[in-house]
Amino acid sequence: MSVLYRSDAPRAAAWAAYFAEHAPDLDFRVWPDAGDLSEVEYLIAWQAPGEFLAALPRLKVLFSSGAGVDHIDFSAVPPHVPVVRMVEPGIIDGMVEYVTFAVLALHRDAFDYVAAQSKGTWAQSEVWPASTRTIGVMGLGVLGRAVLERLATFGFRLRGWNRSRRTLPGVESFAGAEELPVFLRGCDLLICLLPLTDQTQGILNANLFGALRPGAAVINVGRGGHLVQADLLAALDSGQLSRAVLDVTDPEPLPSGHRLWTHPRVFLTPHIASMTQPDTAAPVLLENIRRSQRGEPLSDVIDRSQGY
Ligand code: OXD
Repeated sequence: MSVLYRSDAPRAAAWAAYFAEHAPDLDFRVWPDAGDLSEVEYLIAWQAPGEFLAALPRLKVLFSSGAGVDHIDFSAVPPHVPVVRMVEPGIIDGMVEYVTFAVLALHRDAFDYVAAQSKGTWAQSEVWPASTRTIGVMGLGVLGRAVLERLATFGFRLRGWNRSRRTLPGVESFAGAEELPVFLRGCDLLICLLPLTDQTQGILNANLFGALRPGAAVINVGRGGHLVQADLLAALDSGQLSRAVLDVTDPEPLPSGHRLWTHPRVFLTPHIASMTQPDTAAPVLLENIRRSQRGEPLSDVIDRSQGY
């Protein structure tokens, strides 16, 4: 039984060490030291180009090494091979931390105070209780739900929007395109945690920004493709939006000289909100391999027709 890891090189050794200790029966290989590709049955990958997949005739499962699967060309994956997304405690905790950091920084005007400090300005802004802020989360998958659960502990007013209805305690729930405008109306802070699909591409656009409360802020931890950059810049310049926190851009990295690098009301990070952590991810993935070996249903298989 061969497992091939073809993803982030710095973390490969930790994956290999886990499998060596906990699954010595599995022949764990790390790309590019892949041996005979025709023996590979389980592939852990970020990019899986078609010509590479075509060289794996015995492939049983394709595991995405990240939470998203939008980088995978489903048409190149044989129909009988399930694609599994990464759902593991480390990736969830990382996202909860990053979003909580961004929400609290926006809520407590931290970015304004950093700018004020650099000018030597001592100027107090009103301190608003969390209960006066309405936060909307777009995408109520495992990450969106974990984020809402943590934000609830601060007392924010919470709402969530999803393609299909999801009911969560303490969260006002909205579903589908028809409820999107009502969801947006009154949001002070919007968090995008949607998967990137044909339906969600460019969803963070002028119409959406215009529906938020004037002066609202946006956090994008989904994908760069969710955002229409020109619309964001226009909304920031007009004051419709007060700030944006972006962990993802299109393209990545953002070209030098791009306005988002230097916009005074954009806080940019290089796609680090959350990362798969081998220590917590490897046990989850191994359990899925064991299920496959036992002929049991796998967890976190994506629905190719939905794209996530
Ligand atoms: C992921 C990511 O999908 O890092 O895990 O964006």
